[in-house]
Amino acid sequence: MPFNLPPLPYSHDALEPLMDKMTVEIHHGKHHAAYVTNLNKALEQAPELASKTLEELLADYCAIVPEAIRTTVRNNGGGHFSHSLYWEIMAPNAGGKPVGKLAEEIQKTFGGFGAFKEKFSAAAMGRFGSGWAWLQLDRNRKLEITSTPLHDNPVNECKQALLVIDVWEHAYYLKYQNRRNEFVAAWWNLVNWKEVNRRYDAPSK
Ligand code: MN3
Repeated sequence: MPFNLPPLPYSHDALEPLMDKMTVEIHHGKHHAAYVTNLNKALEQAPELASKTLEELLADYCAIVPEAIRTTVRNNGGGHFSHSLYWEIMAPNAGGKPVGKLAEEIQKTFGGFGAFKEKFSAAAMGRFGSGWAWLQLDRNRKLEITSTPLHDNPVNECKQALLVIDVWEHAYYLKYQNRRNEFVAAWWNLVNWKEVNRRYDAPSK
């Protein structure tokens, strides 16, 4: 089994009341776990890929992943990647704002933190059906906001993911039902800017 479900960096109820314990338990322990299991199962059919990292599989899936398992790897590998980041960029008692170079770059690119939040929230709200909204770095380290369907992600385009929100209904339905806007508004208070800052300042691969 090449890939493992990463342990949650906090307890299941740590994000209460904004994100409820049962949502986190099912989301991490069932949904995310299933992506890891299904990814590993698909890769059993392609032992030549055993040494590849998740990022390598996702960035290059058209070229290196056999057609018979390509969609499965794209969906489940993407699910594993995106959820792993999602858990890391949230924390209890978080929220606030980015600092340092990332804060400066957000100011320069989007015209301020408020404008950035508005644009990112609009991307999250505008994603029809299941998907994600992202803050990412392009290949010239320029900040971009985007959204993707299903489990597609910036790595598919060789870009670096910094911040992500899951807007699949399983991410919020138990607590917020159809009110994605309330979930997105609450989620800003869970963003672990320390970790997002760390990712921005880390040397690009
Ligand atoms: Mn999810």
